[in-house]
Amino acid sequence: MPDLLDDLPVDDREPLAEGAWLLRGFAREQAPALLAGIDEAVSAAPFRHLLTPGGRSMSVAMSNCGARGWVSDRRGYRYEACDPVSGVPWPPMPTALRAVAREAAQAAGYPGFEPDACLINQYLPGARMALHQDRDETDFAAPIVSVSLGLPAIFLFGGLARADKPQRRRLVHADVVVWGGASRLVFHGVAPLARGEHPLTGPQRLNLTFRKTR
Ligand code: MD6
Ligand code: FE
Repeated sequence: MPDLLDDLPVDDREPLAEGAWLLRGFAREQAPALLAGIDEAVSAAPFRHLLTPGGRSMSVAMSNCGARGWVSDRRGYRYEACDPVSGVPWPPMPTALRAVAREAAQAAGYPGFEPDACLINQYLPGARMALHQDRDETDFAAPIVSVSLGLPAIFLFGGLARADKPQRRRLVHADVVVWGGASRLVFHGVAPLARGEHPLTGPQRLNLTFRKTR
C-alpha cells in the first residue's frame, strides 16, 4: 500500500485542482472488504431515498456508518448521531473503510485523517447528483475522501462558484478522489449513471464519502 504521494506511480494520480487528487485504482485490493463492510452497514441501516429541503426525493439512495451520518429532509441538511428511520445510532464504521480513507488521505498529502462520518451512496441507472458543495461540516481543514465502487460514473468537478463550468472525469471501480485545502468547497456532482453490469456490484455504483464533520 503506497502511503505517501511520492510513492504512487505518477500515472496513477491525477491532479484535479489545487489540493484535489484523483488516485486511480487506489482501493482495488481493499474493494472486496469495502463491499463487505457496506453490506454489513446497510443491513443495519438500509438504503433510503432522502427528501431535499424542497420536498423532492433524491435519485441516489443513501445510508451512513460511523459516529455521525448525513441526513436531508424538509428541515434541511445536517449530521445526526442516530438513523432517523430506526432511531438508533448509525452502525459503526468498519475497520476496512476507516483504513482506506486514512491511507488515501495520507497518499494525497493529508496525514492523520480521522473521519467520523461515512456517507454511503447507491446509484442505479439514471441516478445522479446535482452540483453541490460539501459544507455541512464544521471543520473545513480536513479533506474529504471519496471511494468509487462498481459501475463507472462521470464526475463533475467545478469551481468555487456554482456557475464555473465543471470538468468531466470518468470515475471507475476503485478510484479514490481526495480533496481539501483550496478545493475543499468546490462545486461537484455526478452525471446520470449509465446502465451496466459490474462483476462485483452488479448493476450499480456505490460511493463512499468520508468526512470529519467537527
Ligand atoms: C459521488 N460524491 O461520487 C458523490 N463530495 O457519488 C460527492 O458528492 C463528493 O465524491 C465531496 C468530495 C468527493 C465526492
Ligand atoms: Fe459531495
